[in-house]
Amino acid sequence: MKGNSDGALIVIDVQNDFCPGGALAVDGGDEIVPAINRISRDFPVRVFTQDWHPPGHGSFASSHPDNGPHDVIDMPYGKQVLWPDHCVQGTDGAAFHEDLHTEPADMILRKGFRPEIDSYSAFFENDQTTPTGLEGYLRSRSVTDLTLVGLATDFCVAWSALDAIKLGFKVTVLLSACRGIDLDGSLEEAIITMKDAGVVLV
Ligand code: VGL
Ligand code: ZN
Repeated sequence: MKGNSDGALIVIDVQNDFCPGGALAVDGGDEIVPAINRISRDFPVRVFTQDWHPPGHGSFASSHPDNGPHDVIDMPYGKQVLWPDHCVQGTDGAAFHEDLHTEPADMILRKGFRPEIDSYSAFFENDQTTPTGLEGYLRSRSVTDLTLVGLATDFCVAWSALDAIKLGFKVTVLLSACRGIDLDGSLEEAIITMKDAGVVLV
């Protein structure tokens, strides 16, 4: 059968650790679940991502004895914000929110699994060059347009949206189905950067 698709929904990191009660809780992170459930089947292609770190991951403040959460350090690939331990592979915190309907997912993409490098974006790790494979998957399914939802607006959603624009996709971010971390104004900055890059924000 010819996969005659063009639009994909990309659901970013709707995992317990990013929801209230989680290790890196985003305010209202769980509030977006019903909206995502309502729209997911409207898209011909649906990809869900999971932040998926090994214990002792390089983005964890606990891996850097001289630093604390939210410190910014220099890694070989550039600046890196340090986070509390979160989304450790196989833990309950790394699981999808229990009310999120994951049956519609065509593909579940895990990212951030290399110990020494973080991956906010669903397309490239934080060195901005190591691919996750998502671009190839979407192209092989004839996808040209992406709608992004999920957590967090100012990190994984924004980095994914900006990479998608660079790769030539048409990108919409559905802000009502996203929530942000907002570290030192990072939410407003991300929104301006996405808008300037040509992301459609609705
Ligand atoms: C994320 C910080 C660290 C996200 C993931 O999903 O936005 N943020 N890891
Ligand atoms: Zn992470």
